[in-house]
Amino acid sequence: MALLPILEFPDPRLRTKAVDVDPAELSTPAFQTLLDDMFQTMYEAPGIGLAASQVDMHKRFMVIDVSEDRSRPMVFVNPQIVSSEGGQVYQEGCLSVPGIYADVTRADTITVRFLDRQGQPQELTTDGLLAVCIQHEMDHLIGKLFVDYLSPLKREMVRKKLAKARKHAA
Ligand code: QAP
Ligand code: CO
Repeated sequence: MALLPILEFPDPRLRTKAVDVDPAELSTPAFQTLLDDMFQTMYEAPGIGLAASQVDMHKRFMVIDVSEDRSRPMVFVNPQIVSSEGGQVYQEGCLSVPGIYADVTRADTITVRFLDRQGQPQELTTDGLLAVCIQHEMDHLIGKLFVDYLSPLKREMVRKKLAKARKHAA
């Protein structure tokens, strides 16, 4: 297993639109190892969700674990939201935008269809944090970040804050 480097805002590669995973690829050792590496990278951060786009892999899948004890790993391959209802505001963060948190409004309850890690089709209806996380990670797959919901001025402040933090870390 390996920790993968995570792309950070404003890296233009985070804007890449991901393409569907070929279901035949799911059963390959390379794909299963990549999933394990993504979980390890997410748990180590620590984070609750990581999209393939964030590790410079522009295919439509992501890993999520919103459980307190990190015991409920979920894999979503080729996810599609088939219905959504209501609205909720959640203070989001992102491994690609470290140290920045902001309120984002999203659907409250969603139904998502996807393939699991074994390639089996699944349908899940969920709400709360898991619903927020699925929507956040699916945004990554179309090149969208949570800071895109902020005003251009706030987004520019985020960019400067990250540049400054990186400069001090260097
Ligand atoms: C997306 O985010 C999410 O700034 C997943 O310094 C976030 O795992 C969905 C993290 C909130 C729903 C609600 C962020 C770790 C982790 C940071 C994450 C940081 C270290 C973010
Ligand atoms: Co994110």
